[in-house]
Formats: sequence, structure tokens, C-alpha cells
Amino acid sequence: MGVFFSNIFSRLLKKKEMRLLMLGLDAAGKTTILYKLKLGEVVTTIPTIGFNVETVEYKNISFIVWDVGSQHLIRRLWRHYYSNTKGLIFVVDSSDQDRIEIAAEELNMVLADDEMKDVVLLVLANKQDLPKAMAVHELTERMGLHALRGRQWFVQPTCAVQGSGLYEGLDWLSDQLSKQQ
Ligand code: G3D
Ligand code: MG
Repeated sequence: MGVFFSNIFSRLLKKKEMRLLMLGLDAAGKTTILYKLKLGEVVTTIPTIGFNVETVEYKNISFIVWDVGSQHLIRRLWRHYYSNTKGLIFVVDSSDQDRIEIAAEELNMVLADDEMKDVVLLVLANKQDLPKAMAVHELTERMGLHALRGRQWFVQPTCAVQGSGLYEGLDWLSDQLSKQQ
């Protein structure tokens, strides 16, 4: 798996430092994805109480991961990580019908930040293996993604535990980013 992802990211390695955020509600599958990518050591830091951040450095690319939702008091601290972000990977548990609108709200809140204005958005519709998983079209609709304006976005169905769809999703992201200056 690691070798495939190295190939994808090789296009981005000519660039300067590149920051990718991976966000989503808790239990969406972010940590699973991070380990599945096998890009390097996952470092967990708690810069301030209750704000748990995982990072992986892969050459000039940093992946920065945290849970959104239920952290309203420390939301302003997130901005510290927004600067220089080129891509946002938003992971959704496609089987979590109850929290899909909450996930959408959180996503919109992050995207509303000025620093995130030009960020490319990859939504991973994760847990597609589960029987109640929403298909891409339903998830797209319920998250209101068609209302996004002036932003490149794409929804990729994935199953993080099997690793399926991750390559395709990151390939799209890498392709978009390599077209940018
Ligand atoms: P998070 O980091 O976004 O909070 P995790 O989420 O990566 O910790 O995943 C939460 C739980 O969902 C884990 O189960 C994990 O194995 C499971 N999971 C992640 N991706 C998938 C998937 O594609 N399909 C299924 N069926 N499960 C998935 P546990 O049991 O360890 O809590
Ligand atoms: Mg996690």
C-alpha cells in the first residue's frame, strides 16, 4: 500500500511544503486511514487540553488530523493549523445517518474560514462496506455539497479497513494540487 501512495504523492514532492488536513467527526475512520496509508510514523500530540492532533510527515507533505464536533470552545485554536493548507480531506461515516447533517455543518464551518478559501476538498464517503451506508449521491445531497461555490470538490467512496477507494481519492486530490501553482 505504501508504495502506491508514494507514487501518487511523488507529483507533489517538487512543491514546497504542503499541508493536508484530514478532518471529520469522531469514529469516521480518520485514524484508520492514516495508518492504512503507511506513509510514516503517526505522531499524536495534545497541544492543549482536549485537542488531540495526529500528524504524519511524508517528505514535504504533512498530514494533520483531528476530530471536529463537540469541541466548540477550542475551535479558534484550529486556525493555527489552517494556514498553508492546500487540501482538506473530510472523512464521513456513510452509515451514520443520524450525524450526517452535523458532519455537514462542521465541514461548512471549517470551509467558511478565510484561510480555507482556496482549499481543495476531498470527501471520503467511508464505511461503504456497512449495509446501511449511504451511496455517494445521497451523501452528496444530504451534505449539501452542490451548494459549494468556487471550490474544487470530489466525493470518493471508501472502505478504510480494506483500504479500498483511498488510492483513487488521493489520486484526485494530488491531481488537483499538482495543477495549482
Ligand atoms: P476516527 O479516527 O475518525 O475517530 P477511527 O475513527 O479510525 O478510530 O475508526 C473508528 C471505528 O470505525 C474503528 O472501529 C474502525 O475500525 C472503524 N472503521 C474505520 N473505517 C471503517 C470502514 O471503512 N468500515 C468499517 N466497517 N469500519 C471502519 P473500532 O471498533 O476500532 O472502534
Ligand atoms: Mg482518530
